[in-house]
Amino acid sequence: MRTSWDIFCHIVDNYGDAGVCWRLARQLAVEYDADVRLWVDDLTTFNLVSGGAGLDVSAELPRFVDGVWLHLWPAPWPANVLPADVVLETFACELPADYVAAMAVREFPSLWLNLEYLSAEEWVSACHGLPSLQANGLQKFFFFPGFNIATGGLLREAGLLRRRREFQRSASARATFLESIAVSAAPDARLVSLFCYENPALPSWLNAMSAGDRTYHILVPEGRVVADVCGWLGENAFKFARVYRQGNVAIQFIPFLSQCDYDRLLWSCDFNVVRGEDSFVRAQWAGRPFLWHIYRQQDDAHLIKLDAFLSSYTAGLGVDEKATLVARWIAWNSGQITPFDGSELFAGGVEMAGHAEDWCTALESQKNLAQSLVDFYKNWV
Ligand code: TRH
Repeated sequence: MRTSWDIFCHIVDNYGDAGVCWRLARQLAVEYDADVRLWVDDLTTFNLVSGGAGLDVSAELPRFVDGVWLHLWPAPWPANVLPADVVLETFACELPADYVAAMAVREFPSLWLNLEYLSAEEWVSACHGLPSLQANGLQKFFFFPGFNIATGGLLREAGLLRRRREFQRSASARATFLESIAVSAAPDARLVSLFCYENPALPSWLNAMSAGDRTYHILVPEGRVVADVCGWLGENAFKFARVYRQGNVAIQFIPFLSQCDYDRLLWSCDFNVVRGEDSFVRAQWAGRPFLWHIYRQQDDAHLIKLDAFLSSYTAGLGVDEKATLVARWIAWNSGQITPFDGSELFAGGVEMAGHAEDWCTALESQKNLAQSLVDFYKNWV
Protein backbone atom coordinates (compact mmCIF):
# COMPACT_ATOMS: atom_id res chain seq x y z
CA MET A 1 0.00 0.00 0.00
CA ARG A 2 1.22 3.51 -0.80
CA THR A 3 2.21 5.66 2.14
CA SER A 4 1.33 9.33 2.35
CA TRP A 5 3.91 11.84 3.61
CA ASP A 6 3.60 15.47 4.65
CA ILE A 7 6.91 17.33 4.74
CA PHE A 8 6.88 20.74 6.40
CA CYS A 9 9.62 23.15 5.38
CA HIS A 10 10.10 26.49 7.10
CA ILE A 11 12.78 28.40 5.21
CA VAL A 12 14.90 30.13 7.87
CA ASP A 13 17.56 31.67 5.65
CA ASN A 14 19.76 30.78 2.70
CA TYR A 15 18.96 27.71 0.65
CA GLY A 16 19.68 24.62 2.74
CA ASP A 17 16.21 24.11 4.23
CA ALA A 18 14.59 24.21 0.81
CA GLY A 19 17.44 22.24 -0.77
CA VAL A 20 17.20 19.33 1.67
CA CYS A 21 13.38 19.17 1.68
CA TRP A 22 13.09 19.31 -2.09
CA ARG A 23 15.67 16.59 -2.60
CA LEU A 24 14.11 14.32 0.03
CA ALA A 25 10.53 14.87 -1.17
CA ARG A 26 11.43 13.94 -4.74
CA GLN A 27 13.40 10.88 -3.69
CA LEU A 28 10.56 9.55 -1.52
CA ALA A 29 8.11 10.02 -4.37
CA VAL A 30 10.25 8.71 -7.20
CA GLU A 31 12.14 5.88 -5.51
CA TYR A 32 9.80 4.81 -2.71
CA ASP A 33 6.44 5.24 -4.38
CA ALA A 34 5.28 7.62 -1.67
CA ASP A 35 2.48 10.19 -2.00
CA VAL A 36 4.28 13.31 -0.91
CA ARG A 37 2.98 16.77 -0.07
CA LEU A 38 5.67 19.38 0.52
CA TRP A 39 4.55 22.48 2.45
CA VAL A 40 6.90 25.46 2.01
CA ASP A 41 6.53 28.94 3.45
CA ASP A 42 8.86 30.92 1.17
CA LEU A 43 8.26 30.36 -2.51
CA THR A 44 10.88 32.79 -3.75
CA THR A 45 13.76 30.93 -2.12
CA PHE A 46 12.20 27.59 -2.89
CA ASN A 47 11.83 28.56 -6.51
CA LEU A 48 15.49 29.44 -6.84
CA VAL A 49 16.62 26.15 -5.34
CA SER A 50 14.16 24.07 -7.32
CA GLY A 51 14.89 26.02 -10.51
CA GLY A 52 15.72 22.81 -12.33
CA ALA A 53 12.08 21.85 -12.17
CA GLY A 54 11.14 24.97 -14.10
CA LEU A 55 8.83 26.24 -11.40
CA ASP A 56 7.33 29.67 -11.52
CA VAL A 57 6.76 31.47 -8.22
CA SER A 58 3.60 33.00 -9.53
CA ALA A 59 2.22 29.62 -10.61
CA GLU A 60 -0.86 28.47 -8.82
CA LEU A 61 -0.36 25.97 -6.02
CA PRO A 62 -0.70 23.16 -5.24
CA ARG A 63 1.20 21.86 -8.23
CA PHE A 64 2.42 18.38 -9.01
CA VAL A 65 6.15 18.64 -9.76
CA ASP A 66 8.57 15.73 -10.15
CA GLY A 67 6.13 13.40 -8.37
CA VAL A 68 5.59 15.76 -5.42
CA TRP A 69 2.55 17.88 -4.53
CA LEU A 70 4.01 21.27 -3.80
CA HIS A 71 1.91 23.43 -1.44
CA LEU A 72 2.30 26.88 -0.04
CA TRP A 73 2.17 26.48 3.77
CA PRO A 74 -0.95 28.56 4.39
CA ALA A 75 -1.60 30.81 7.36
CA PRO A 76 -4.06 30.42 8.91
CA TRP A 77 -4.00 26.66 8.49
CA PRO A 78 -7.15 25.32 6.78
CA ALA A 79 -9.31 22.93 8.79
CA ASN A 80 -9.86 20.43 5.95
CA VAL A 81 -6.29 19.03 5.58
CA LEU A 82 -6.15 15.40 6.67
CA PRO A 83 -2.77 14.43 8.16
CA ALA A 84 -0.60 11.96 6.27
CA ASP A 85 0.69 8.55 7.42
CA VAL A 86 4.11 10.07 8.03
CA VAL A 87 4.57 13.67 9.12
CA LEU A 88 8.01 15.15 8.79
CA GLU A 89 8.71 18.36 10.59
CA THR A 90 12.08 19.49 9.28
CA PHE A 91 14.72 21.27 11.34
CA ALA A 92 12.42 21.80 14.33
CA CYS A 93 9.91 23.92 12.43
CA GLU A 94 6.66 24.12 14.36
CA LEU A 95 3.67 22.32 12.86
CA PRO A 96 0.34 24.18 12.70
CA ALA A 97 -1.57 23.52 15.95
CA ASP A 98 -4.71 22.50 14.04
CA TYR A 99 -2.74 19.97 12.02
CA VAL A 100 -1.28 18.44 15.22
CA ALA A 101 -4.78 18.29 16.71
CA ALA A 102 -5.97 16.45 13.60
CA MET A 103 -3.06 13.99 13.92
CA ALA A 104 -4.19 13.16 17.45
CA VAL A 105 -7.69 12.13 16.35
CA ARG A 106 -6.66 10.23 13.21
CA GLU A 107 -8.04 6.68 13.10
CA PHE A 108 -4.55 5.22 12.51
CA PRO A 109 -1.99 7.46 14.17
CA SER A 110 0.50 9.35 12.01
CA LEU A 111 4.18 8.77 12.55
CA TRP A 112 5.56 12.14 13.65
CA LEU A 113 9.24 12.74 12.97
CA ASN A 114 11.47 15.72 13.49
CA LEU A 115 14.25 15.68 10.92
CA GLU A 116 17.23 17.25 12.66
CA TYR A 117 20.31 19.11 11.43
CA LEU A 118 23.31 17.12 10.30
CA SER A 119 26.13 16.69 12.78
CA ALA A 120 28.98 14.23 13.27
CA GLU A 121 28.96 14.72 17.05
CA GLU A 122 29.00 11.48 19.05
CA TRP A 123 25.77 12.03 20.97
CA VAL A 124 23.82 12.00 17.70
CA SER A 125 23.94 8.20 17.36
CA ALA A 126 22.54 7.80 20.88
CA CYS A 127 19.65 10.21 20.29
CA HIS A 128 18.70 9.08 16.79
CA GLY A 129 15.19 7.60 16.76
CA LEU A 130 14.33 8.51 20.36
CA PRO A 131 10.69 9.40 21.06
CA SER A 132 9.49 12.41 22.98
CA LEU A 133 6.02 12.42 24.48
CA GLN A 134 3.98 15.49 23.49
CA ALA A 135 1.31 17.27 25.55
CA ASN A 136 -1.51 15.74 23.50
CA GLY A 137 -0.29 12.19 24.05
CA LEU A 138 1.36 11.81 20.63
CA GLN A 139 4.96 10.76 20.34
CA LYS A 140 7.44 12.67 18.23
CA PHE A 141 10.63 10.92 17.14
CA PHE A 142 13.98 12.63 16.61
CA PHE A 143 15.48 11.59 13.32
CA PHE A 144 19.13 12.45 12.82
CA PRO A 145 20.99 12.28 9.53
CA GLY A 146 24.61 11.29 10.07
CA PHE A 147 27.82 9.64 9.08
CA ASN A 148 27.51 6.20 10.64
CA ILE A 149 25.05 3.30 10.66
CA ALA A 150 23.62 4.26 14.05
CA THR A 151 22.13 7.40 12.44
CA GLY A 152 19.66 8.00 9.62
CA GLY A 153 22.44 8.37 7.03
CA LEU A 154 22.72 11.00 4.31
CA LEU A 155 20.57 11.98 1.36
CA ARG A 156 21.77 9.97 -1.63
CA GLU A 157 19.62 9.19 -4.63
CA ALA A 158 19.78 5.77 -6.28
CA GLY A 159 22.58 5.57 -8.85
CA LEU A 160 24.08 8.93 -7.83
CA LEU A 161 27.60 7.63 -7.34
CA ARG A 162 27.52 5.49 -10.48
CA ARG A 163 26.49 8.56 -12.48
CA ARG A 164 29.13 10.68 -10.79
CA ARG A 165 31.91 8.17 -11.46
CA GLU A 166 30.89 7.77 -15.09
CA PHE A 167 30.89 11.54 -15.48
CA GLN A 168 34.36 11.84 -13.96
CA ARG A 169 35.70 9.10 -16.23
CA SER A 170 34.52 10.99 -19.30
CA ALA A 171 36.56 14.04 -20.29
CA SER A 172 33.93 14.90 -22.88
CA ALA A 173 31.06 14.83 -20.35
CA ARG A 174 32.98 17.32 -18.21
CA ALA A 175 33.89 19.52 -21.18
CA THR A 176 30.30 19.54 -22.45
CA PHE A 177 28.97 20.45 -19.02
CA LEU A 178 31.51 23.24 -18.47
CA GLU A 179 30.78 24.59 -21.94
CA SER A 180 27.06 24.62 -21.11
CA ILE A 181 27.79 27.03 -18.24
CA ALA A 182 30.25 29.05 -20.36
CA VAL A 183 33.34 27.98 -18.43
CA SER A 184 36.57 27.44 -20.28
CA ALA A 185 39.58 27.09 -18.02
CA ALA A 186 43.22 26.76 -19.05
CA PRO A 187 44.14 23.03 -19.15
CA ASP A 188 46.74 23.37 -16.39
CA ALA A 189 44.54 25.45 -14.08
CA ARG A 190 43.02 23.91 -10.96
CA LEU A 191 39.28 24.32 -11.17
CA VAL A 192 37.75 25.41 -7.84
CA SER A 193 34.14 26.13 -6.93
CA LEU A 194 33.61 28.69 -4.18
CA PHE A 195 30.14 28.51 -2.56
CA CYS A 196 30.57 29.92 0.92
CA TYR A 197 29.56 32.66 3.34
CA GLU A 198 31.23 36.04 3.67
CA ASN A 199 34.79 35.70 4.94
CA PRO A 200 36.89 38.69 6.02
CA ALA A 201 40.04 36.69 5.36
CA LEU A 202 39.15 35.85 1.78
CA PRO A 203 41.40 38.57 0.28
CA SER A 204 44.43 37.10 2.05
CA TRP A 205 43.65 33.65 0.65
CA LEU A 206 43.18 35.03 -2.87
CA ASN A 207 46.37 37.11 -2.58
CA ALA A 208 48.33 34.04 -1.58
CA MET A 209 46.90 32.05 -4.48
CA SER A 210 47.42 34.75 -7.04
CA ALA A 211 51.09 35.05 -5.99
CA GLY A 212 51.60 31.27 -5.77
CA ASP A 213 53.11 29.02 -8.41
CA ARG A 214 49.92 27.17 -9.39
CA THR A 215 47.17 28.58 -11.54
CA TYR A 216 43.59 28.53 -10.34
CA HIS A 217 40.29 29.07 -12.11
CA ILE A 218 37.73 29.86 -9.44
CA LEU A 219 34.01 29.59 -10.13
CA VAL A 220 31.85 31.68 -7.83
CA PRO A 221 28.13 30.86 -7.86
CA GLU A 222 25.82 33.78 -7.21
CA GLY A 223 25.51 34.19 -3.45
CA ARG A 224 26.83 35.70 -0.25
CA VAL A 225 30.57 35.70 -1.01
CA VAL A 226 30.23 37.58 -4.28
CA ALA A 227 30.72 41.01 -2.66
CA ASP A 228 33.99 39.90 -0.99
CA VAL A 229 35.30 38.56 -4.30
CA CYS A 230 34.27 41.73 -6.17
CA GLY A 231 36.00 43.77 -3.45
CA TRP A 232 39.23 41.82 -3.96
CA LEU A 233 38.99 42.35 -7.70
CA GLY A 234 38.34 46.07 -7.18
CA GLU A 235 35.02 45.82 -9.03
CA ASN A 236 31.69 47.29 -7.94
CA ALA A 237 29.71 44.74 -9.90
CA PHE A 238 30.40 41.68 -12.01
CA LYS A 239 29.41 40.29 -15.38
CA PHE A 240 28.69 36.60 -15.74
CA ALA A 241 30.41 36.03 -19.06
CA ARG A 242 33.68 37.71 -18.06
CA VAL A 243 36.83 36.05 -16.72
CA TYR A 244 38.63 38.30 -14.21
CA ARG A 245 42.37 37.73 -13.79
CA GLN A 246 44.81 38.67 -11.07
CA GLY A 247 48.20 36.99 -11.00
CA ASN A 248 47.71 33.25 -11.09
CA VAL A 249 44.02 33.44 -10.31
CA ALA A 250 41.19 33.59 -12.84
CA ILE A 251 37.73 34.23 -11.44
CA GLN A 252 34.37 33.65 -13.04
CA PHE A 253 30.96 34.30 -11.53
CA ILE A 254 28.32 31.81 -12.52
CA PRO A 255 24.53 31.90 -12.15
CA PHE A 256 22.77 29.76 -9.55
CA LEU A 257 22.44 26.29 -11.09
CA SER A 258 19.79 23.61 -10.73
CA GLN A 259 20.66 21.06 -8.03
CA CYS A 260 21.59 18.52 -10.75
CA ASP A 261 23.91 20.95 -12.47
CA TYR A 262 25.39 22.03 -9.16
CA ASP A 263 26.30 18.36 -8.61
CA ARG A 264 27.99 18.32 -12.01
CA LEU A 265 29.89 21.44 -11.07
CA LEU A 266 31.19 19.74 -7.92
CA TRP A 267 32.10 16.64 -9.93
CA SER A 268 33.98 18.79 -12.46
CA CYS A 269 36.12 20.76 -10.03
CA ASP A 270 39.44 19.71 -8.53
CA PHE A 271 38.48 21.35 -5.27
CA ASN A 272 35.17 22.56 -3.83
CA VAL A 273 34.46 25.07 -1.12
CA VAL A 274 30.98 24.32 0.20
CA ARG A 275 28.85 25.42 3.12
CA GLY A 276 25.79 24.77 5.30
CA GLU A 277 24.43 21.26 5.07
CA ASP A 278 23.33 20.15 1.63
CA SER A 279 26.26 21.38 -0.51
CA PHE A 280 28.55 19.96 2.21
CA VAL A 281 27.03 16.50 1.66
CA ARG A 282 27.07 16.83 -2.12
CA ALA A 283 30.80 17.69 -2.02
CA GLN A 284 31.39 14.39 -0.23
CA TRP A 285 29.47 12.49 -2.91
CA ALA A 286 31.62 14.29 -5.52
CA GLY A 287 34.66 12.38 -4.23
CA ARG A 288 36.90 15.44 -4.55
CA PRO A 289 38.89 17.33 -1.91
CA PHE A 290 36.85 20.09 -0.32
CA LEU A 291 36.69 22.71 2.40
CA TRP A 292 33.57 23.16 4.52
CA HIS A 293 32.47 26.65 5.49
CA ILE A 294 30.19 25.72 8.34
CA TYR A 295 27.05 27.73 9.16
CA ARG A 296 27.87 30.02 12.08
CA GLN A 297 25.95 29.43 15.32
CA GLN A 298 25.61 31.31 18.57
CA ASP A 299 28.39 30.82 21.14
CA ASP A 300 30.56 29.20 18.47
CA ALA A 301 28.56 25.97 18.75
CA HIS A 302 29.43 25.36 15.10
CA LEU A 303 33.11 24.90 15.99
CA ILE A 304 32.23 21.80 18.03
CA LYS A 305 30.42 20.41 14.98
CA LEU A 306 33.37 21.26 12.80
CA ASP A 307 35.77 19.43 15.13
CA ALA A 308 33.51 16.40 15.26
CA PHE A 309 33.40 16.12 11.49
CA LEU A 310 37.11 16.76 11.15
CA SER A 311 38.02 13.99 13.55
CA SER A 312 35.99 11.46 11.54
CA TYR A 313 37.00 12.78 8.15
CA THR A 314 40.73 12.90 8.85
CA ALA A 315 40.93 9.57 10.70
CA GLY A 316 42.41 7.76 7.69
CA LEU A 317 44.95 10.46 6.80
CA GLY A 318 48.68 10.59 7.47
CA VAL A 319 49.86 12.91 10.25
CA ASP A 320 51.05 15.70 7.95
CA GLU A 321 48.02 15.67 5.67
CA LYS A 322 45.73 15.65 8.67
CA ALA A 323 47.51 18.60 10.30
CA THR A 324 47.42 20.60 7.05
CA LEU A 325 43.76 19.95 6.39
CA VAL A 326 42.66 20.69 9.95
CA ALA A 327 44.71 23.90 10.06
CA ARG A 328 43.19 25.15 6.79
CA TRP A 329 39.60 24.36 7.73
CA ILE A 330 39.97 26.00 11.14
CA ALA A 331 41.74 29.04 9.69
CA TRP A 332 39.04 29.50 7.06
CA ASN A 333 36.21 29.07 9.52
CA SER A 334 37.72 31.51 11.99
CA GLY A 335 38.29 34.12 9.30
CA GLN A 336 42.06 34.04 9.82
CA ILE A 337 44.43 35.70 7.42
CA THR A 338 46.02 32.75 5.76
CA PRO A 339 49.44 31.74 7.01
CA PHE A 340 49.71 29.16 4.21
CA ASP A 341 51.68 29.02 1.02
CA GLY A 342 49.55 30.03 -1.97
CA SER A 343 50.82 27.20 -4.15
CA GLU A 344 49.21 24.71 -1.82
CA LEU A 345 45.94 26.44 -1.06
CA PHE A 346 42.92 24.55 -2.34
CA ALA A 347 45.30 22.17 -4.07
CA GLY A 348 44.25 18.96 -2.44
CA GLY A 349 47.11 16.88 -3.76
CA VAL A 350 47.05 13.26 -4.83
CA GLU A 351 46.64 11.83 -1.35
CA MET A 352 43.70 14.13 -0.59
CA ALA A 353 41.99 13.18 -3.85
CA GLY A 354 42.31 9.47 -3.00
CA HIS A 355 41.12 10.16 0.51
CA ALA A 356 38.01 12.01 -0.68
CA GLU A 357 37.06 9.02 -2.84
CA ASP A 358 37.75 6.54 -0.01
CA TRP A 359 35.61 8.59 2.37
CA CYS A 360 32.79 8.63 -0.17
CA THR A 361 33.08 4.87 -0.69
CA ALA A 362 32.89 4.28 3.06
CA LEU A 363 29.75 6.44 3.36
CA GLU A 364 28.22 4.64 0.41
CA SER A 365 27.87 1.45 2.47
CA GLN A 366 25.47 3.29 4.80
CA LYS A 367 21.71 3.35 4.22
CA ASN A 368 20.58 6.60 2.61
CA LEU A 369 18.36 8.97 4.57
CA ALA A 370 15.17 8.36 2.55
CA GLN A 371 15.56 4.58 2.91
CA SER A 372 16.13 4.97 6.67
CA LEU A 373 12.95 7.03 6.99
CA VAL A 374 10.92 4.49 5.02
CA ASP A 375 12.31 1.61 7.10
CA PHE A 376 11.65 3.48 10.32
CA TYR A 377 8.01 3.82 9.34
CA LYS A 378 7.76 0.13 8.36
CA ASN A 379 9.16 -0.92 11.72
CA TRP A 380 6.91 1.46 13.57
CA VAL A 381 3.51 0.42 12.10
O1 TRH B 1 22.39 27.86 1.68
P1 TRH B 1 22.99 27.23 2.86
O2 TRH B 1 23.89 28.06 3.65
O3 TRH B 1 21.85 26.67 3.74
C1 TRH B 1 21.68 26.35 5.08
C2 TRH B 1 20.61 27.25 5.65
O4 TRH B 1 21.20 28.49 5.94
C3 TRH B 1 20.04 26.67 6.88
O5 TRH B 1 19.17 27.55 7.54
C4 TRH B 1 21.16 26.28 7.79
O6 TRH B 1 20.64 25.71 8.89
C5 TRH B 1 22.03 25.30 7.05
O7 TRH B 1 22.60 25.95 5.91
C6 TRH B 1 23.10 24.71 7.90
O8 TRH B 1 23.84 25.93 2.39
P2 TRH B 1 23.40 24.50 1.85
O9 TRH B 1 22.80 23.69 2.95
O10 TRH B 1 24.55 23.95 1.19
O11 TRH B 1 22.27 24.77 0.79
C7 TRH B 1 22.52 25.25 -0.49
C8 TRH B 1 21.56 24.60 -1.47
O12 TRH B 1 21.62 25.27 -2.71
C9 TRH B 1 21.90 23.15 -1.75
O13 TRH B 1 20.70 22.39 -1.89
C10 TRH B 1 22.61 23.20 -3.08
C11 TRH B 1 21.87 24.32 -3.75
N1 TRH B 1 22.57 25.00 -4.85
C12 TRH B 1 22.03 24.88 -6.09
O14 TRH B 1 21.01 24.18 -6.30
N2 TRH B 1 22.62 25.55 -7.13
C13 TRH B 1 23.73 26.30 -6.97
O15 TRH B 1 24.24 26.88 -7.96
C14 TRH B 1 24.28 26.39 -5.67
C15 TRH B 1 25.54 27.20 -5.46
C16 TRH B 1 23.69 25.74 -4.62
